[in-house]
Amino acid sequence: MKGLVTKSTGSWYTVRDENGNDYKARIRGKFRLDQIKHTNPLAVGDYVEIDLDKDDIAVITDIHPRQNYLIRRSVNLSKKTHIIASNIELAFLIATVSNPRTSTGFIDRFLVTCEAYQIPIMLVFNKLDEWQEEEKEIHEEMKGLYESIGYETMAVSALEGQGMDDLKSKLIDKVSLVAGHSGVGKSTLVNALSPDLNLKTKGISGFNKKGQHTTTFAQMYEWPFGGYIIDTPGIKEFGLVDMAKEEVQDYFPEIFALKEECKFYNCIHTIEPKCAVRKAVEDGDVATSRYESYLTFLEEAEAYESDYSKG
Ligand SMILES: Nc1nc2c(ncn2[C@@H]2O[C@H](COP(=O)(O)OP(=O)(O)OP(=O)(O)O)[C@@H](O)[C@H]2O)c(=O)[nH]1
Ligand SMILES: [Mg+2]
Ligand SMILES: [Zn+2]
Repeated sequence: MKGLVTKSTGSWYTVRDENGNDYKARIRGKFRLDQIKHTNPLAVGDYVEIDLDKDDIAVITDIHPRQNYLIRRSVNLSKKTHIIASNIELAFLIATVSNPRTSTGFIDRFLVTCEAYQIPIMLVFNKLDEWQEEEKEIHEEMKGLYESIGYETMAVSALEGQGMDDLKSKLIDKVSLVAGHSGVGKSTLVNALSPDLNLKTKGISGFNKKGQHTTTFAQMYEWPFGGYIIDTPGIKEFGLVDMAKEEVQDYFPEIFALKEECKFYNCIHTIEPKCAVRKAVEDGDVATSRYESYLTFLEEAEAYESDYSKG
Protein backbone atom coordinates (compact mmCIF):
# COMPACT_ATOMS: atom_id res chain seq x y z
CA MET A 1 0.00 0.00 0.00
CA LYS A 2 0.98 3.58 -0.50
CA GLY A 3 2.40 5.71 2.29
CA LEU A 4 4.08 9.02 2.97
CA VAL A 5 7.41 9.32 4.75
CA THR A 6 6.89 11.81 7.57
CA LYS A 7 10.05 11.23 9.56
CA SER A 8 13.50 9.86 8.90
CA THR A 9 16.23 9.30 11.43
CA GLY A 10 18.61 7.53 9.07
CA SER A 11 17.81 3.87 9.46
CA TRP A 12 14.18 4.07 10.61
CA TYR A 13 11.34 5.91 9.01
CA THR A 14 7.82 6.82 9.99
CA VAL A 15 5.36 6.18 7.19
CA ARG A 16 1.73 7.32 7.22
CA ASP A 17 -0.76 5.29 5.20
CA GLU A 18 -3.74 6.73 3.36
CA ASN A 19 -5.97 6.19 6.39
CA GLY A 20 -3.72 8.24 8.61
CA ASN A 21 -2.09 5.33 10.46
CA ASP A 22 1.60 5.72 11.27
CA TYR A 23 4.04 2.83 10.93
CA LYS A 24 7.63 2.39 11.92
CA ALA A 25 9.35 1.35 8.72
CA ARG A 26 12.66 0.27 7.32
CA ILE A 27 13.86 -0.15 3.77
CA ARG A 28 14.92 -3.10 1.71
CA GLY A 29 18.54 -3.30 0.69
CA LYS A 30 18.11 -2.40 -2.96
CA PHE A 31 17.38 1.22 -2.04
CA ARG A 32 20.93 1.62 -0.92
CA LEU A 33 21.97 1.77 -4.56
CA ASP A 34 20.83 5.38 -4.59
CA GLN A 35 23.36 6.17 -1.90
CA ILE A 36 25.99 6.48 -4.57
CA LYS A 37 24.61 9.95 -5.21
CA HIS A 38 22.84 10.83 -1.99
CA THR A 39 23.73 10.23 1.61
CA ASN A 40 20.11 9.29 2.27
CA PRO A 41 18.06 7.05 -0.03
CA LEU A 42 14.71 8.27 1.27
CA ALA A 43 13.58 11.61 2.60
CA VAL A 44 10.63 13.17 4.33
CA GLY A 45 7.95 13.83 1.73
CA ASP A 46 8.64 10.71 -0.32
CA TYR A 47 5.70 8.58 -1.36
CA VAL A 48 6.54 4.91 -0.93
CA GLU A 49 5.03 1.44 -1.17
CA ILE A 50 4.99 -0.54 2.04
CA ASP A 51 4.34 -4.12 3.08
CA LEU A 52 3.35 -4.86 6.65
CA ASP A 53 5.59 -7.28 8.51
CA LYS A 54 4.67 -9.06 11.66
CA ASP A 55 4.46 -6.68 14.66
CA ASP A 56 3.09 -4.02 12.31
CA ILE A 57 6.56 -2.98 11.24
CA ALA A 58 6.47 -1.78 7.66
CA VAL A 59 8.94 -2.66 4.96
CA ILE A 60 9.41 -0.03 2.29
CA THR A 61 9.60 -1.80 -1.04
CA ASP A 62 9.45 0.97 -3.59
CA ILE A 63 9.50 4.74 -3.99
CA HIS A 64 7.21 6.77 -6.22
CA PRO A 65 8.86 9.27 -8.55
CA ARG A 66 9.63 12.58 -6.85
CA GLN A 67 8.04 15.76 -8.15
CA ASN A 68 10.97 17.74 -6.79
CA TYR A 69 13.37 17.65 -3.90
CA LEU A 70 15.45 20.04 -1.90
CA ILE A 71 19.04 19.04 -1.74
CA ARG A 72 22.06 20.16 0.20
CA ARG A 73 25.72 19.50 -0.41
CA SER A 74 28.15 19.98 2.43
CA VAL A 75 30.61 22.79 1.78
CA ASN A 76 33.67 20.54 1.75
CA LEU A 77 33.14 19.69 -1.93
CA SER A 78 31.71 16.34 -1.01
CA LYS A 79 30.27 14.62 -4.05
CA LYS A 80 27.34 13.25 -2.13
CA THR A 81 24.26 15.29 -1.50
CA HIS A 82 21.71 15.10 1.25
CA ILE A 83 18.04 15.22 0.34
CA ILE A 84 16.36 17.44 2.92
CA ALA A 85 12.80 16.73 1.75
CA SER A 86 10.82 15.97 -1.38
CA ASN A 87 7.52 16.75 -3.11
CA ILE A 88 7.44 20.28 -1.74
CA GLU A 89 4.66 22.52 -3.01
CA LEU A 90 5.96 25.67 -1.35
CA ALA A 91 9.20 26.39 0.49
CA PHE A 92 9.43 29.19 3.03
CA LEU A 93 12.85 30.57 3.69
CA ILE A 94 12.65 32.07 7.15
CA ALA A 95 15.06 34.97 7.41
CA THR A 96 15.80 37.46 10.16
CA VAL A 97 17.45 40.87 9.97
CA SER A 98 18.94 40.45 13.46
CA ASN A 99 19.35 37.71 16.05
CA PRO A 100 20.75 36.12 13.83
CA ARG A 101 21.13 38.20 10.66
CA THR A 102 20.47 36.29 7.44
CA SER A 103 22.86 37.43 4.72
CA THR A 104 21.77 38.11 1.16
CA GLY A 105 24.42 35.58 0.12
CA PHE A 106 22.64 32.86 2.05
CA ILE A 107 19.23 33.93 0.76
CA ASP A 108 20.53 33.87 -2.83
CA ARG A 109 21.99 30.41 -2.32
CA PHE A 110 18.67 29.09 -1.14
CA LEU A 111 16.76 30.82 -3.95
CA VAL A 112 19.12 29.42 -6.58
CA THR A 113 18.73 25.91 -5.18
CA CYS A 114 14.94 26.23 -5.29
CA GLU A 115 15.04 27.60 -8.84
CA ALA A 116 17.27 24.72 -9.92
CA TYR A 117 14.92 22.15 -8.43
CA GLN A 118 11.67 23.85 -9.38
CA ILE A 119 10.49 24.47 -5.87
CA PRO A 120 8.16 27.47 -5.44
CA ILE A 121 9.69 29.71 -2.79
CA MET A 122 8.64 32.55 -0.50
CA LEU A 123 10.76 34.70 1.76
CA VAL A 124 9.46 35.22 5.27
CA PHE A 125 11.15 37.75 7.55
CA ASN A 126 10.49 36.77 11.15
CA LYS A 127 10.88 38.53 14.51
CA LEU A 128 9.48 41.87 13.33
CA ASP A 129 8.51 42.58 16.93
CA GLU A 130 12.23 43.15 17.63
CA TRP A 131 12.83 45.67 14.88
CA GLN A 132 14.13 49.15 15.64
CA GLU A 133 14.62 51.80 12.95
CA GLU A 134 17.77 50.20 11.62
CA GLU A 135 16.23 46.74 11.26
CA LYS A 136 13.15 48.23 9.62
CA GLU A 137 15.39 49.88 7.05
CA ILE A 138 17.30 46.68 6.36
CA HIS A 139 14.02 44.85 5.94
CA GLU A 140 12.65 47.48 3.56
CA GLU A 141 15.77 47.20 1.47
CA MET A 142 15.70 43.41 1.29
CA LYS A 143 11.97 43.35 0.63
CA GLY A 144 12.42 45.85 -2.21
CA LEU A 145 15.30 43.90 -3.67
CA TYR A 146 13.65 40.49 -3.72
CA GLU A 147 10.19 41.68 -4.72
CA SER A 148 11.69 43.57 -7.66
CA ILE A 149 13.07 40.24 -8.90
CA GLY A 150 9.67 38.63 -8.52
CA TYR A 151 9.89 36.79 -5.20
CA GLU A 152 7.04 37.15 -2.77
CA THR A 153 8.01 38.26 0.74
CA MET A 154 6.23 38.56 4.07
CA ALA A 155 7.09 39.95 7.46
CA VAL A 156 5.81 38.22 10.58
CA SER A 157 6.29 37.77 14.27
CA ALA A 158 5.83 34.13 15.18
CA LEU A 159 6.00 35.17 18.80
CA GLU A 160 3.44 38.00 18.79
CA GLY A 161 1.30 37.02 15.83
CA GLN A 162 1.72 39.92 13.38
CA GLY A 163 1.35 38.71 9.79
CA MET A 164 0.59 35.15 10.82
CA ASP A 165 -2.95 35.07 9.34
CA ASP A 166 -1.52 36.02 5.97
CA LEU A 167 1.11 33.35 6.27
CA LYS A 168 -1.47 30.76 7.27
CA SER A 169 -3.52 31.50 4.17
CA LYS A 170 -0.52 30.44 2.06
CA LEU A 171 -0.14 27.16 3.93
CA ILE A 172 -3.66 25.75 3.78
CA ASP A 173 -3.96 22.43 1.93
CA LYS A 174 -0.34 22.43 0.75
CA VAL A 175 2.80 20.51 1.56
CA SER A 176 5.16 23.27 2.68
CA LEU A 177 8.58 23.40 4.17
CA VAL A 178 10.31 25.88 6.46
CA ALA A 179 14.05 26.34 6.11
CA GLY A 180 16.66 28.80 7.33
CA HIS A 181 19.48 29.32 9.79
CA SER A 182 19.24 27.87 13.27
CA GLY A 183 17.42 30.21 15.63
CA VAL A 184 15.36 32.17 13.09
CA GLY A 185 12.19 30.73 14.60
CA LYS A 186 11.10 27.94 12.24
CA SER A 187 9.73 25.68 14.95
CA THR A 188 8.25 28.62 16.87
CA LEU A 189 6.38 29.59 13.72
CA VAL A 190 5.00 26.08 13.23
CA ASN A 191 3.93 25.95 16.89
CA ALA A 192 2.20 29.32 16.56
CA LEU A 193 -0.10 27.93 13.87
CA SER A 194 -0.54 24.54 15.54
CA PRO A 195 0.06 24.81 19.28
CA ASP A 196 -0.81 21.15 19.88
CA LEU A 197 2.36 20.09 18.08
CA ASN A 198 4.42 21.54 20.88
CA LEU A 199 7.68 21.36 18.92
CA LYS A 200 10.89 21.90 20.79
CA THR A 201 12.20 25.45 20.39
CA LYS A 202 15.22 27.20 21.77
CA GLY A 203 13.30 28.52 24.75
CA ILE A 204 13.35 31.95 26.29
CA SER A 205 16.38 31.34 28.46
CA GLY A 206 18.52 30.93 25.36
CA PHE A 207 21.03 28.84 27.30
CA ASN A 208 21.81 26.68 24.31
CA LYS A 209 25.33 27.07 23.09
CA LYS A 210 25.61 29.21 20.01
CA GLY A 211 25.29 27.15 16.86
CA GLN A 212 23.50 24.36 18.62
CA HIS A 213 20.48 23.21 16.67
CA THR A 214 17.21 22.69 18.45
CA THR A 215 15.57 20.78 15.60
CA THR A 216 17.88 17.97 14.53
CA PHE A 217 16.09 16.22 11.69
CA ALA A 218 13.40 17.07 9.17
CA GLN A 219 9.91 16.01 10.14
CA MET A 220 6.51 16.43 8.57
CA TYR A 221 3.39 17.41 10.52
CA GLU A 222 -0.25 17.74 9.56
CA TRP A 223 -1.85 21.17 9.99
CA PRO A 224 -5.16 21.28 11.86
CA PHE A 225 -6.44 23.46 8.97
CA GLY A 226 -5.40 21.11 6.15
CA GLY A 227 -2.05 20.48 4.57
CA TYR A 228 1.36 19.47 5.86
CA ILE A 229 4.43 21.28 7.06
CA ILE A 230 8.01 20.05 7.10
CA ASP A 231 10.12 21.55 9.87
CA THR A 232 13.83 21.26 9.14
CA PRO A 233 17.04 21.69 11.15
CA GLY A 234 18.87 24.98 10.78
CA ILE A 235 21.20 25.24 7.81
CA LYS A 236 24.50 26.94 8.58
CA GLU A 237 26.10 26.88 5.19
CA PHE A 238 25.63 24.71 2.20
CA GLY A 239 27.28 24.21 -1.14
CA LEU A 240 25.47 24.42 -4.42
CA VAL A 241 24.73 21.15 -6.08
CA ASP A 242 26.56 20.30 -9.23
CA MET A 243 25.65 22.72 -11.94
CA ALA A 244 27.65 23.73 -14.97
CA LYS A 245 28.96 27.28 -14.79
CA GLU A 246 26.92 28.25 -17.88
CA GLU A 247 23.84 27.12 -16.01
CA VAL A 248 24.21 29.32 -12.90
CA GLN A 249 22.69 32.38 -14.62
CA ASP A 250 19.51 30.45 -15.38
CA TYR A 251 18.65 30.54 -11.68
CA PHE A 252 18.95 34.32 -11.29
CA PRO A 253 15.72 35.49 -12.97
CA GLU A 254 16.89 39.10 -13.42
CA ILE A 255 20.20 38.00 -14.96
CA PHE A 256 18.56 35.39 -17.13
CA ALA A 257 16.21 38.07 -18.47
CA LEU A 258 19.16 40.12 -19.77
CA LYS A 259 21.08 37.26 -21.32
CA GLU A 260 19.83 37.90 -24.88
CA GLU A 261 21.10 41.46 -24.77
CA CYS A 262 24.74 40.52 -24.23
CA LYS A 263 26.94 40.76 -27.32
CA PHE A 264 28.12 37.16 -27.04
CA TYR A 265 25.57 34.39 -26.95
CA ASN A 266 27.76 32.44 -24.53
CA CYS A 267 28.45 35.39 -22.25
CA ILE A 268 28.76 34.44 -18.60
CA HIS A 269 28.94 38.10 -17.58
CA THR A 270 32.42 38.26 -16.09
CA ILE A 271 34.90 39.96 -18.46
CA GLU A 272 33.17 39.83 -21.84
CA PRO A 273 32.78 43.14 -23.72
CA LYS A 274 29.32 44.62 -24.23
CA CYS A 275 27.82 42.59 -21.43
CA ALA A 276 24.26 43.70 -20.64
CA VAL A 277 24.40 42.22 -17.15
CA ARG A 278 27.48 44.14 -16.06
CA LYS A 279 25.96 47.27 -17.57
CA ALA A 280 22.80 46.69 -15.54
CA VAL A 281 24.86 46.30 -12.37
CA GLU A 282 26.64 49.59 -13.12
CA ASP A 283 23.31 51.31 -13.76
CA GLY A 284 21.85 49.90 -10.55
CA ASP A 285 19.26 47.78 -12.35
CA VAL A 286 20.73 44.55 -11.03
CA ALA A 287 21.70 44.62 -7.34
CA THR A 288 25.41 44.42 -6.58
CA SER A 289 24.72 41.85 -3.86
CA ARG A 290 22.99 39.61 -6.41
CA TYR A 291 25.79 39.99 -8.92
CA GLU A 292 28.33 39.17 -6.20
CA SER A 293 26.37 36.05 -5.29
CA TYR A 294 26.29 35.14 -8.96
CA LEU A 295 30.09 35.43 -9.23
CA THR A 296 30.58 33.40 -6.06
CA PHE A 297 28.37 30.59 -7.33
CA LEU A 298 30.08 30.72 -10.70
CA GLU A 299 33.44 30.15 -9.02
CA GLU A 300 31.96 27.36 -6.97
CA ALA A 301 30.55 25.67 -10.04
CA GLU A 302 33.97 25.92 -11.71
CA ALA A 303 35.78 24.53 -8.68
CA TYR A 304 33.28 21.71 -8.50
CA GLU A 305 33.67 20.91 -12.19
CA SER A 306 37.46 20.76 -12.01
CA ASP A 307 37.34 18.78 -8.78
CA TYR A 308 34.96 16.37 -10.42
CA SER A 309 37.09 15.91 -13.52
CA LYS A 310 40.00 14.93 -11.29
CA GLY A 311 37.76 12.09 -10.20
N1 LIG B 1 11.35 38.15 19.39
C1 LIG B 1 11.04 37.06 18.70
N2 LIG B 1 11.65 35.90 18.98
C2 LIG B 1 11.31 34.81 18.27
C3 LIG B 1 10.33 34.85 17.24
N3 LIG B 1 10.23 33.62 16.71
C4 LIG B 1 11.09 32.84 17.38
N4 LIG B 1 11.75 33.54 18.32
C5 LIG B 1 12.76 33.04 19.26
O1 LIG B 1 13.90 32.60 18.55
C6 LIG B 1 14.50 31.49 19.23
C7 LIG B 1 14.72 30.33 18.27
O2 LIG B 1 13.48 29.79 17.89
P1 LIG B 1 13.31 28.32 17.28
O3 LIG B 1 11.90 28.21 16.85
O4 LIG B 1 13.84 27.28 18.19
O5 LIG B 1 14.28 28.43 16.01
P2 LIG B 1 14.52 27.34 14.83
O6 LIG B 1 14.63 28.12 13.58
O7 LIG B 1 13.50 26.28 14.89
O8 LIG B 1 15.98 26.78 15.22
P3 LIG B 1 16.62 25.33 14.86
O9 LIG B 1 15.63 24.28 15.23
O10 LIG B 1 17.88 25.28 15.71
O11 LIG B 1 16.94 25.35 13.42
C8 LIG B 1 13.58 31.15 20.39
O12 LIG B 1 14.11 31.72 21.56
C9 LIG B 1 12.28 31.81 20.01
O13 LIG B 1 11.49 32.16 21.11
C10 LIG B 1 9.68 36.11 16.99
O14 LIG B 1 8.82 36.27 16.12
N5 LIG B 1 10.09 37.17 17.74
MG1 LIG C 1 13.62 24.23 15.10
ZN1 LIG D 1 26.82 39.19 -20.29
